[in-house]
Amino acid sequence: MKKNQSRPKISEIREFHTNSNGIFFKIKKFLFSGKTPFQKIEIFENENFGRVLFLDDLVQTTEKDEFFYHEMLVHPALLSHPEPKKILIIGGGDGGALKEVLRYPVEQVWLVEIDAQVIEASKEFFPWLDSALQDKRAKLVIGDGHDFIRETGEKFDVILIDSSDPVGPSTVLHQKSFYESIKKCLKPKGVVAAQAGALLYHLEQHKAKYSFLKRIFKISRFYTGPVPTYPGGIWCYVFLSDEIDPLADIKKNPPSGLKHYNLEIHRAAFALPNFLKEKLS
Ligand code: AG3
Repeated sequence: MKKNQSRPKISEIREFHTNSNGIFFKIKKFLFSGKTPFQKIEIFENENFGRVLFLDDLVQTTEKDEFFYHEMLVHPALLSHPEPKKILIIGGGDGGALKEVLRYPVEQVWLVEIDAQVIEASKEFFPWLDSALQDKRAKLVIGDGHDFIRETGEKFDVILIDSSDPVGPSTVLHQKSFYESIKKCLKPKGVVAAQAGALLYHLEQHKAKYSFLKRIFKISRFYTGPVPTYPGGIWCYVFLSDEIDPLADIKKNPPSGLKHYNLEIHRAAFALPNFLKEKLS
């Protein structure tokens, strides 16, 4: 990768949510800019949000609000599963999901990330990643997530899909064939949680996705949570399992130290707004 070859002399950076609106960040300091075979990586410092990671012009994570997304991706699945021991994360090279999983007494967490440069850059600028990767339970695989699940003989209690949007290198992680292969990598009582996109902007994708997911998994539920810097501010996730219902009574307590997730939020997250319910029905 051509690293830092030109540290752009720009004062702000934008993500377009549609052709006519979006979000911008003023750049206090540009930290990293690189182009890999997979995508463009940019990391900079913003006065309010701290360090911010952009991939292909889309906000992935910020120091200030990453907890909303990573806690809602990880904890509903880890708390609903009776005894999660072996976990797989697809994507998530910034390590935010990994640090949340490591709060549990799990035995192994595999992180499969396609782009080694996302790992390298995040290690340097997001301090949680380096310490998470040093945990003996963490196992890093650089490779394509879809190939990994098609080829591995490993089976997991919980699989978390921390992909980007359904464009670019993540497209395949939103398709039917991917979820069919995922199912074969689940142990009995296995659970999948995946990010599913913006509540407001990806309604047609939610409809299409739900129509195949409900045929693959006996229990297939959308849930939502706030992410201030993501398009529309409210993000969607899916919870998938053949045996575990996330709305059954949870008898465990969440790990301590969480900033957003608790058991009331867990239950509320599965209550869907009418326009989404109608779309999915
Ligand atoms: N993965 C989901 C990012 C989606 C953001 N989309 C956007 N900004 N259009 C985040 C990876 C963080 N671990």
